[in-house]
Amino acid sequence: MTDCLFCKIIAGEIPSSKVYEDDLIFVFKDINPKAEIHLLIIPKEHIDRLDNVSESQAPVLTAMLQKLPELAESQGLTDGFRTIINTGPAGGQEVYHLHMHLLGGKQLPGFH
Ligand code: DGP
Repeated sequence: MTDCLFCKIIAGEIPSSKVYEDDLIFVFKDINPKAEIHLLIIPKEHIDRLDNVSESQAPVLTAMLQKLPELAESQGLTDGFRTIINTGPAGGQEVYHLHMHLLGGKQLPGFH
């Protein structure tokens, strides 16, 4: 998708602080961190939102989740972390390329 901010980040057309990439996913630091550590984990394939992931695209969700422990450890998050996927306008999604927030560092406030 040519007009997608995160596709441009993956392509290196817009600079980012990359933390990790493989065939399926790309991980970089959020430009506006909401916690001491705030990473974004995104599929390399353009998928606009969580509720539009097709069955054939579903393996990338597993790849995103499976990488979390290693990413958390690499960031020094030894005592847990928070993951968030905002979906659609009512869910507060601002960038329409599926992304998982990985947040941690200092104790996060409760989310109940
Ligand atoms: P969401 O509200 O879930 O769609 O979160 C979008 C996130 O993307 C938000 O936390 C800020 C981040 N973001 C937006 N533009 C850029 C950018 O150009 N670079 C980086 N690294 N992050 C961005």
